[in-house]
Amino acid sequence: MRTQVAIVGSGPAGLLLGQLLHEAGVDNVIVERKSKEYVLGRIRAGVLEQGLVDLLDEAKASDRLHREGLVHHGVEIASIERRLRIDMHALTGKAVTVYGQTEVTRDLMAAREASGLKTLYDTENAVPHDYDGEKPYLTFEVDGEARRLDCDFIAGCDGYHGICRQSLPEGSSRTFERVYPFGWLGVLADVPPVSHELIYAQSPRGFALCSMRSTTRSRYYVQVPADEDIAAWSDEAFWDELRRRLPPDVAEGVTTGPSIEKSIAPLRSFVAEPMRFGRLFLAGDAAHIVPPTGAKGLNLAASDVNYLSKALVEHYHERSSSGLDHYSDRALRRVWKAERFSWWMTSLLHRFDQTDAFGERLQLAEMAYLMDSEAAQASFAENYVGLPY
Ligand code: RFL
Ligand code: PHB
Repeated sequence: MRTQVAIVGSGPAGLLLGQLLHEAGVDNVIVERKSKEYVLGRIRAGVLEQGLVDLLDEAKASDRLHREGLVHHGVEIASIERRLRIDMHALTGKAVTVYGQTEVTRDLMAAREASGLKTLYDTENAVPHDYDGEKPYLTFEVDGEARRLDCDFIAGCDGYHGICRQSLPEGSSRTFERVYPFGWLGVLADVPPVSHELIYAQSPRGFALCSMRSTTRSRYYVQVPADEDIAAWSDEAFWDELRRRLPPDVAEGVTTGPSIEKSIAPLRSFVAEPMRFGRLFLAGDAAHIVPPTGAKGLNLAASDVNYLSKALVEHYHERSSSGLDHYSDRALRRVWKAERFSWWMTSLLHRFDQTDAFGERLQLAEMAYLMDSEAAQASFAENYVGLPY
């Protein structure tokens, strides 16, 4: 089998890259480890920057998003005593769209199927080969049968646990990491959201977030210890803890109901540099992870794909390698800014048990500064809606 670009992974990064390349006439094949149903069963991010919405328009996969997505002009930051609405639209002229990553994935898969592009699900033991030369290829197995996919380029869109980054020769990559001593326990429930906008809440008991997927489906999170056992959390225990962490007037308005999904996500900051090795390019979680606090994971995958798709198209249409040569530097510049914002927002809002009294006061001062300063709110808004590509 042969294609121009072999894409490893059918998460949002791989699927978006595949559609953008297809729209520009570049052939591609996706090789995915899991089944289609498994990929569509993952509940993850929910906030899309305008940049990602624009890319989905370009990929011709945005009709349902424009019908069903909720455009948010503001976001709330709360402590137990105070609530602050940050008017992102007034401060930046931009908004974000609330639409689940699962739905983005579903729409991209449908567009891919309509385009007749090949996706191989349920593959095993994918390995990228010879990407330091002119003729890279991918080997993998389907139903125990060995397959080979020859290509011009390999895109490693295979997430944090993927094979592409792991296959790099020792010493060719430098990694930067911070692991937080807590995770997020998330619940999805078919109840109306407590507010029409997201509420990020800091409290002495830890962080909580009120988010949503639609006007009838809510997504809530509470900070829990990193080694927490999910079996310890009944629905009732979750709703009780959530309400304790919200300002009383918000807590009163929370509608509870049975959870339809409950999971714990660990929090981590991680960057691997560079993002290019010869004819192998990493994009999305394969190259970097942010804690979900800034809602940047999915959006960073999209900005990588923006640079990478344009660079590949430039290679095929104009015979220029300039975009490919600059890909890693360009992507990493934006990645590090999102790493900074995600780390900062995580530090602002979570409870850190190891922090000394000085650290606690600094955290309170940071919150007071945000609440009192329009300049601080403008900086927050600029980052939250997404820095320019
Ligand atoms: P994905 O979505 O992880 O997709 C990678 C795909 O590659 C496949 N794969 C392989 N395929 C073939 N061979 C192999 N050897 C392979 N190894 C892996 C995987 O099966 C998968 O289908 O990465 P991508 O496309 O870069 O997209 C990134 C986003 O998914 C991610 O940044 C965000 O979802 C992060 N994230 C969140 N971000 C937010 O902004 N808000 C959130 O609330 C939020 N919650 C989350 C999250 C990530 C989580 N992970 C990774 C465990 C919750 C969780 C649980
Ligand atoms: C979500 O709705 O899942 C969500 C929203 C905002 C975040 C993280 C997750 O910062």
